Amino acid sequence: MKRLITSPIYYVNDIPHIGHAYTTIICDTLARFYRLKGDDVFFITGTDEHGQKIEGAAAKNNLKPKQMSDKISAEFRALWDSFDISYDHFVRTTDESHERTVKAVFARMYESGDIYKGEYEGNYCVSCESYFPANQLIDGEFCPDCGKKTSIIKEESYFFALSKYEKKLLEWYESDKCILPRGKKNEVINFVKSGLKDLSITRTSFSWGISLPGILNEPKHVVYVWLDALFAYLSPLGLEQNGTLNLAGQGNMAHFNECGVHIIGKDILRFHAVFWPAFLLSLGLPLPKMVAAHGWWTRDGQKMSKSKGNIVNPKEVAAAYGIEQFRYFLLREVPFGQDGDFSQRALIDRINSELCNDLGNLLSRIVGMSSKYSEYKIDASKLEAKHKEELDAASEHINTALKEIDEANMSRYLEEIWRVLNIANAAVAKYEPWTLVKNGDIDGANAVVALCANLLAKAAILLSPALPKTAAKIADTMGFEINTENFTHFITQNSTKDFTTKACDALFNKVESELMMPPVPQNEPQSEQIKIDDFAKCEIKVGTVLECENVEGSSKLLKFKVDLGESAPRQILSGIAKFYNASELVGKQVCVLANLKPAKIMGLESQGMILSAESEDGGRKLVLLGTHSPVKNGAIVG
Ligand code: ME8
Repeated sequence: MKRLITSPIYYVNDIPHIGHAYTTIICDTLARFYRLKGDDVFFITGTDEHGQKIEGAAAKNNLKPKQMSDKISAEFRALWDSFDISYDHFVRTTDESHERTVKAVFARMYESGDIYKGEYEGNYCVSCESYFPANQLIDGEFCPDCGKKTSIIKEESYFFALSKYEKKLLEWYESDKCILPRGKKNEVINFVKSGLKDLSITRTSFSWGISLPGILNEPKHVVYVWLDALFAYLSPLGLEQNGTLNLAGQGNMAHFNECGVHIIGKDILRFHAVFWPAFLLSLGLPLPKMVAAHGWWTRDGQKMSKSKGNIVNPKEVAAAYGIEQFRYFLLREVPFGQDGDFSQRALIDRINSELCNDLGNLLSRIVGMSSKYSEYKIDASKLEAKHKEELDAASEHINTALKEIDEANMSRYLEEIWRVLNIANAAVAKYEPWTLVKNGDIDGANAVVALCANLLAKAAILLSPALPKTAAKIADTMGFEINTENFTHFITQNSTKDFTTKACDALFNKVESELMMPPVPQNEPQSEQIKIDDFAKCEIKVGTVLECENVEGSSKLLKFKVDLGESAPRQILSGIAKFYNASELVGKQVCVLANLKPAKIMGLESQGMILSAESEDGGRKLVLLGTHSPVKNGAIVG
């Protein structure tokens, strides 16, 4: 079977971090697994290099966008090479063949009537490279995905007729594994059912992007970065050939047509589960077999950020603890789709208990027992007769593991492999082969060793996609090969074998204490300094909330009546409905920016601004400012 496996095509605005490593390692594990099974796999990763975000990042670093792209793209590639990531193609969206593909796609969609010209005005989040409708913004201006401030952009734009594909998308969602985890699928279905707007797919406000095909003669426009980047999944397969599109699935396109699998983070699900299939439908191409979205990593329970200096650098973790140890941790720590937390303590615990004890010690025991009892020879002839129960139990876990990996659930996959290892470890404890030998039951002792060796061999074969070097060491020590033939023998046919082992070093070493320095907060960016006269322009007063109610039609706004010691109370609107119940605020004292020019929000006048502080505990939250003890209404803050 032919398969395409893709990681996201990563932005080059900054160096790779743990999130990028996680997705890429899942893809690598899947690619290795299916190759081992005998499938013809094509695995693509790469870098997303166009758009305003990259243009801005380059300017900050005093680089041209292409220089910035070259530098960071090379860092991604070098990291994956040092991790021995088995990608077949590293695509860059600045590759000439990719740019040609995007132009050919654009021209095709335009000719078929799915692209038309119009004008767009909306709130744009540069960080997410995405427009958001006003009713989805937090407090009317912040991005609902990343929390950053959006800006209003008005520009002439070409649109893609996304709305036309609503019905076909809903039909696609009916196929079982198209979106995983399944819970996420409902979110997507609800989004599509709430009505799709046509998608703006060109930009005129900057120039760092792919220009439109010549037939349109539109030098001001560049292609929207998501339309550009998504086709990086197909440009390396030869979607475009000599200026025309290969829609018949010839050559490497067959990998996508037979089984396209996209592994992504949950942050970019909408682009992959709504826009991407709609683009494919427009071209008459098959849809992916699976779009699987994983969760988000934090560090020591905190969101990672540059200012906290706590972004986990994969290179650093691998240098301190080892690549395979890091791979194991990432794949094992969280069930697919859930958020995970990185901490050195958790990593060390997994290394010591699972890799050293459960896995490493099992290999040492097998080698030790076989050397003592049978000169390194392991005879499996009595195994089936004596240990059918254990073999059957292991085979059930193996079958479950195979189902789990088919849904990209690496953590459950590894858990099942560990259950197989535990059957072997429990058998040693239960039968005590050394006691059997003492009592003259040599056959019995050999059968236990053969059981352990066969279970470890099966586990090592299944483990090899996740921990290729470790599995290869186990196989070398036990004298077998990790290949498709042995996958069929040990896993598909559930058979056993004799082995000849040899002495070996410990597979893993225990880690006594943390090997990386704790994160150091970076210097906060200096904000512009002001004079006292500037501050004096702000009239901040304390007032008491007389009334407070929700604004009809808004989930975010509360309407206040605040007594500021003036002749009449002020009406003030504030976007804090998500964080407070209206009734709990009546009678409380708040701080108000009183000389703010009145503004209309949802048709209601707001005469000032209630001040609040941002808190980031578990997401963005606003906390109202007050005084420590009651003061007179109208008291000046300063
Ligand atoms: O979105 N935890 O690129 P990107 C887990 N160029 N995974 C994380 C993560 C975190 N804290 N942070 C990032 C883009 N990721 C687009 C993709 S595809 C055609 C275009 C991972 O560099 C996760 O896989 O922002 C997420 O989807 C990806 O990095 C986003 O990488």
